[in-house]
Amino acid sequence: MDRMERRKFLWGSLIGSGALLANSLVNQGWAQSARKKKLPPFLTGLVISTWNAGLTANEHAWKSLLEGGKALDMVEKGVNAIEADFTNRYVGLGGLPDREGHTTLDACIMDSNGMAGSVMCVEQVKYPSSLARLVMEKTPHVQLVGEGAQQFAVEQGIQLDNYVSDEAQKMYEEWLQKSEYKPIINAENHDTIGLLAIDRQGDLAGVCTTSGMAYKMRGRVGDSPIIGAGLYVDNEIGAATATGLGEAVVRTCGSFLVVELMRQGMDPQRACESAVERIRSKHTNVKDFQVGFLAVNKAGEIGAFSVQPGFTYALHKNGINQIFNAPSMFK
Ligand code: SD4
Repeated sequence: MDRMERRKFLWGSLIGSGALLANSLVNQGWAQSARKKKLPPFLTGLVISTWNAGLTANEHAWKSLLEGGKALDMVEKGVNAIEADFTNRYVGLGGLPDREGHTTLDACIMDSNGMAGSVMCVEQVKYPSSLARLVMEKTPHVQLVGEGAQQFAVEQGIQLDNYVSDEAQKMYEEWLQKSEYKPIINAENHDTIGLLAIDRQGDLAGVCTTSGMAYKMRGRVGDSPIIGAGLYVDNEIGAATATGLGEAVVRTCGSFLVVELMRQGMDPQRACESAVERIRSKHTNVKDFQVGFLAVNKAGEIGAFSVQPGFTYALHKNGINQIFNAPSMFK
């Protein structure tokens, strides 16, 4: 062996034994008890989020990690970038309004200590996910709704923003002509952001933020701000988030179900598939709506599955941020 070959051989063995070590650490359940330890150097954080806008959200989450952010900072900064994008019709103040013309926002957040915060049906708040974090950190409660949530925002020094999107308004006026109330979510074209992150310490956090179903009834709240439905995080096990027809996710406690299935030993992919199967078994109209789940476990394995084809997600792993198509129950 000349010097070059010996070098290659040494690197090859190092990488090989690194992979073996990674496997055995995971198999020994090392990852499950990694809460207080540093991750091995080959697991340097991970971000996964729903739909194509997730690509941008992941970048911002990653930037936060590089700046020393913890998982909670990563998820908040990640989705803030989408909430601030007023061209998005499904997240933030640019979102489509309810059937009476009000844009109402839902968001929730969970940290690695099992703490949670949520705001529902809140108006004129640019960053509902940050408000959810404030509910978690500054109040003894988990959920604030409507006017109370808005009042709390003002008390926290948040300036209300009465931005109205001309385009969303136009779409609403077109909808008003027929005012057909069909709470069926199209299989594509969503942007509700559910984002899950693992930081450099191996800790997990998650967030979910949306303007909810377009032209919903006034006061309607979907799954996105409901802990256990649109989002669930258990730092010992993993995290999950959901998108699509919120009613179907709430009825089945979708994200909690995914995490509990992982607790029972399923890998994240199987857990997402099983949660979709549960939704199928509980709904006779499953052909008419979309639900998608994302999950990640403590070892950084991911899962994605949806009812209908067309559910995309963004994964930032090993330094690469990419969009993927999730497999689905209907082909
Ligand atoms: C809701 N789950 O309000 C949300 C909508 C959604 O992509 O996810 N759209 O029911």
